[in-house]
Order: sequence, then C-alpha cells, then structure tokens
Amino acid sequence: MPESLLNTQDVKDLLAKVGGLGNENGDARMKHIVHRVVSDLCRVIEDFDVQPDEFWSAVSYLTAVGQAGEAGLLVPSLGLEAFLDLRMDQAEQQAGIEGGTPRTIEGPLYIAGAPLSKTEARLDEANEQGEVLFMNGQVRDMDGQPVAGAIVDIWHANTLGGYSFFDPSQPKFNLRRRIETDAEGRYSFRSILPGGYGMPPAGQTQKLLDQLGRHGRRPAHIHFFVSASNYRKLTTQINIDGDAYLHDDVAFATRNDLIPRIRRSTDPAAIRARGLNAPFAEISFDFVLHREAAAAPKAEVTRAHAEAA
Ligand code: MBD
Ligand code: FE
Repeated sequence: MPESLLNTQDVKDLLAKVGGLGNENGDARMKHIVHRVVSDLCRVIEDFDVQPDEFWSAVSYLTAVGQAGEAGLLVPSLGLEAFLDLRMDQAEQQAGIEGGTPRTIEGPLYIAGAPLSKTEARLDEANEQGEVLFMNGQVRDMDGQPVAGAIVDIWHANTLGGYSFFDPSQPKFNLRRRIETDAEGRYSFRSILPGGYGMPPAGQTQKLLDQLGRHGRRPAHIHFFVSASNYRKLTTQINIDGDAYLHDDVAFATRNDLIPRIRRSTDPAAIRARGLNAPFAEISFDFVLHREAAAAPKAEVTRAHAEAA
C-alpha cells in the first residue's frame, strides 16, 4: 500500500486552497463545507482506488442527471430527503416539539398555485380513470382544538403514477387542489386512488438504482402541505394501504402513522347515493399541527418549485 496522499502536507495545502481557507473573502460556512466535501471525495478516491475512467464516468453521470432534470429524483432515492426529515424531527424533539402528525418528504413533484376552494374540492378532472376516493378529516392543534382557515394543499399521481405538469397528457392542475378548512377545521375531497410511482425506467436515477440492485418504486401515496397562520407548516403524505411497496419505498418515506385505514363501500345503495356505479374508497385522516414558537427550529423549508404557466 502506498502512503496516503491525503496525509501529505502538499495535499492538505491543496485542499485548504481549494476551500479558500486562507483568504479573507467569500462565505466562511461555504468554505468549510466545500473543503470537507472535496476532502471526503478525495478520501473515497484514495480508499477505493477510484480510477480516472471511473471518476469521469461519475462526472458524466451527474451531468446527465442535471440535463434530465432528475436531481429531485436522485436525492430521495439516495435516502437524503428522508435523512433531512430525521434531522428536522431531531431538532424539534430537542426543542420539546413532539407528537402531532409526522412529517415525511415533499418529493420533487409539487406545483404551486393549484386552485383554492373552501371546505371541499374535487381533484380529478376530465374523465380521469380510477377507483373513486372520498377523503375527509380535520386539522387540529395539539390541544385538540380545530384549526379553522388552514390550507390543505394536496397533490397526487393518477393510476399510472403520473403527476400533472410533469406528465403533459394531463390537464394543468389535475389531481392538485388547495382546500381551506371550515370553522371546525374540516376538509373533504373527492378524487381517485393513485397508483404507485416508478422512476423513469430509462432515466438516470434508475440507471444508478440498477447498479445498486434496487427497484425505483414508490408505494401509492398522496402528498399534503398543511399550513395555517401561527402554526408550524406540515409537509407529509399518506400511503394507500395494501400497496405491495408500502414498506419498500425507493424514497424511504413511509411512516407508521401515515397509513390510514381504507373503507371500501360495495353496497349498491351506498354507491347509488354517491351518484356512482362502482365500489368506492373512503379515508378519514386528521392532521395535527403544532403552534409556532419563537425558539422552535424553522418548519418551512425553502425549495424551488416549478409553477404551472
Ligand atoms: C414521487 O411521487 C415522489 O413523491 C418522490 C419523493 C419521488 C418521486 C416521485
Ligand atoms: Fe409523490
């Protein structure tokens, strides 16, 4: 084994200069983080004896991920978005904020500006296929008091796992709505049960997953942001119970309290009463928010979103 280059003064000096550690300019935090990231990368190259061909293949890979717009898919697939959740959970716990509806990852497929309505909405547009879902519940605080005027911002996939905007075959805000809760904190909506999502099979994320022997499937789920003034914003999802990937999510986002029971109605009279001609599903799910507190860690995550034109 040759001597570790990373332990030589020459390489230490090189890495310090890379991070701008010796100059008075720039941003101190950025300098230390870049210094660490580059140093750790060099350590990986040395420890695994990464060959130049392999290194340039990784550079090409990251370039292709960016060009394909798949950075937002790669991050959750590597568990990094779930890790950020665990970090936020830990920070809250240290600030005495515990319980309430658990957070789970936002994912990369949110679009701002979905239609807003009071108390109820229908999410599926233009003869969307799928089992009809009625979902309802209440937004409450930790004392059990209803949160009136909360905004429940909902987005989910169609039965094929496709999200409007990213799937141009769907109407603009299909399966995306915002609902303002009523005086009792209640919301309800009609939609269709989503299907599970799969990473694009010919995409860059799946290409790496293949090399890890992993699939790129997410169990069927519905995303929510729940916000109200003076409350901590909640980013979460529910999973559709019974999905084969329920506890085998490429994005590691399943949490035990986020798998509500699905009630299925097959009674012809109940079906007719809803104006339907096939069995339907019902889910009741309450969102429990924490009050905002000055000393608490930041609940709102700043993140770039696409906006439907
Ligand atoms: C999704 O629907 C999703 O929620 C995540 C996190 C990644 C890919 C697709
Ligand atoms: Fe999703």
